[in-house]
Formats: sequence, C-alpha cells, structure tokens
Amino acid sequence: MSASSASPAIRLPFDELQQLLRAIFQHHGCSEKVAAALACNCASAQRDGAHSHGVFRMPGYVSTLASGWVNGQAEPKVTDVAAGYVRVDAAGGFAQPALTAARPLLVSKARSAGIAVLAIHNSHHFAALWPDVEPFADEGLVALSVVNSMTCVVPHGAHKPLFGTNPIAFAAPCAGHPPIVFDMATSAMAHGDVQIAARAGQALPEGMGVDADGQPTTDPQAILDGGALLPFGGHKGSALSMMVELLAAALTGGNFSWEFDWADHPGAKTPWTGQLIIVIDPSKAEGERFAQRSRAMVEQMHAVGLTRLPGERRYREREIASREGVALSAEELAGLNALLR
Ligand code: NDP
Ligand code: PYC
Repeated sequence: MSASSASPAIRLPFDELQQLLRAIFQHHGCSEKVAAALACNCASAQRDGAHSHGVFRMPGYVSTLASGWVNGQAEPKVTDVAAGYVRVDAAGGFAQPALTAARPLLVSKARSAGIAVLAIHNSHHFAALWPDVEPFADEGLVALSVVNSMTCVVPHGAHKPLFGTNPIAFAAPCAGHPPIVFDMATSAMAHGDVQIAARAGQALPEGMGVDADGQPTTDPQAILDGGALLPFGGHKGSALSMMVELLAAALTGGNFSWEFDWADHPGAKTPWTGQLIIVIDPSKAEGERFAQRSRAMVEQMHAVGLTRLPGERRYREREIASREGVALSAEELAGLNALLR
C-alpha cells in the first residue's frame, strides 16, 4: 500500500526536511553521524512516497531512543574478515550508520574480488531497505540485502507467529535508465502499512492476517491487537522469510526476530536483529554488457505490455519532489515540529 500524495497541504524542499529530521534525531540523543544517516533514509522514503517508512516512523524512533532500547551514539566496529567478507558490529545502534562505516571497505572488496558480503549484527533497522541497496547500483554494482524484524508473521502451515516481516531488496544498474530496484516485505503486508490502515480505519484485503484467535481477519487493529500477518504467497513467501532469518540473523550473529525481548523498554519499536548485504561487481564477468542486458530485459518487459517496473513509482514521486518539494500533510509537519520540543 502506498499512501497518496494527492493535494498535499505542504511541500518542503528535500534538504529542509532532511535538516529537520536530523535536528529531531540529535535532539533525542543521536550523534551527528547517526542523525545524518537516519535523517537521509527517512527523508528519502518520504520524498519517494514510501510512506510506511517516511515521517510516519519518527514518533517510533523518538520513543525508542527515549526508552534506552537503542544506542543513538553507537560507534560501529568494522572487521575485515576475508577477501570478500566484512563484518560490522553496530554496537546496539542503527544499521544505517553501520553500513555507512563499512561501505568503503565493502565496495573496494566487491571491486577487487568481484563479490563481497557485509554482515551487520547487533543492529536496529526500522526503515525501508531500498535506500541501502540503490546507491550501489548507481555506482554500477548489483546489490541484494535482507533484514529481519520482529515476530509478527505466522510461518505457512504453523499456528503462531514467529518470523518478522523480513524484507528483501535488490538493485541493479540499467543502461540509460535509473537502477532497477525492488524492495518487498515477505509478509503479505508491511507492518507499517497495517498501522497506517488501522489509523485510517480502513479494512485490509483478505488474506493479509489473522486475529488473536488465529482466525482470518480484514481488521488491521485485530492484527495489531495480538493477531499476526501471513507470509505473501503461502509456502513460497514463507520459505523466503525463513531464508531472511537465516541470512540476516544466523549468518551475521544478529538476533532472530523472536530472540529479543523489549518488554522492559516501554516505547521501544525498533527490531534488534541483523542485516546482510551482498554486493557484486558485474564488470568482472560482463564488462559494460550487464547494464545493457538489463536495459534489453526492460525493453522486452515493456514490449509484452508492462507499464510499471518496481521502483518506477518511487522515481516518479522523486522527480515531482525535486520540482515541487516533498509532500507532507499539515499534521505531519506539526507532529515533526512537536518532536523538537
Ligand atoms: P510494496 O508491496 O508496496 O512494494 C514491493 C515492491 O513491489 C516495490 O519494489 C514496489 O515498487 C513494487 N510494486 C508494488 N506494486 C507494483 C506494481 N503494481 N507493479 C510493479 N511493481 C510494483 O512493499 P512492501 O509493503 O512489501 O514493503 C514496504 C516497505 O517496508 C519496504 O521498503 C520494506 O523494506 C519495508 N519494510 C521494512 C522492514 C524492516 O524491518 N526494516 C520490515 C518490512 C518492510 P515501488 O517502490 O516503485 O512502488
Ligand atoms: O513495516 O514491517 C514493517 C517494519 C518492521 C520494522 C520496520 N518496519
């Protein structure tokens, strides 16, 4: 579900929104570096109309910081593990500054070995995943990332929730075209979109989740009040969600989605888990041809009638925002300003 940006009350220049968000993060105890990474991520999501992870998330960040659940001053520790392997301990802080700290080493390894892995653990991720992969494709690299979240998804064939909403994001360069990017929860819906629907009093389509008794429901509040989401696509989405748990948590040393307990931190919202990023340099095998092959594939998809590639809606929103500013409702802007008090 993407929230509409029709007739927005206010349009803010992207830089102004980023500065406002950075000030909020710093006001609530984040270091400059952490505030910059999170503000860039959250403002970019709002700019691209990725509303489930735009400014809607700011109160959750703030309540989490206030609860002491996350370290807003964390200094990530980067370890050069092997020719194609970088590990980073996010030190109980956010995953995005850990990625920022490890990125130069990761890219130089991907360019020399042809492929490199970044394993982030002891990290919190509360955001859209595409901002973590798209910049690699801007540099001609292919990137795949997975992150696990918090128990709220019933594995296919099971009776109780276990997995997180566990998104997978992918980015690849495409000649004469912005990168091809997709970013999708492996649950039938993102948890953020369930919250947005509940707030708006909107029923969900069938097949998204179950209530506290395990019965199918279209009521988002019933999912939030002790119910759970289902994986998308039955056993297939469930298998992908299981894979995300293995790659993002078991492989990195992070927590599985069910392994952390935030009960002693009222207000905590950010899953304390792990994240994996795999970066491939396609020039090692295909030289410049990979991006041209991408382009050829896109042309074939259009030739068979496709009108919307994943990522294209965001790019369209981004283009509008670059001309007109980032869309915010008056309530959203007032809510952000209130977080500075
Ligand atoms: P959507 O279902 O809205 O979109 C998934 C992907 O499909 C996007 O790449 C989207 O492109 C594309 N898409 C959507 N509709 C179409 C269409 N009709 N034709 C072609 N492509 C289409 O995303 P989700 O609700 O699954 O996830 C939303 C966000 O929530 C993601 O950014 C995800 O990373 C985030 N999330 C984060 C978690 C975390 O732990 N940090 C956990 C779960 C989710 P486009 O973007 O252009 O619309
Ligand atoms: O929307 O599912 C979600 C989510 C979980 C953690 C951050 N976003």
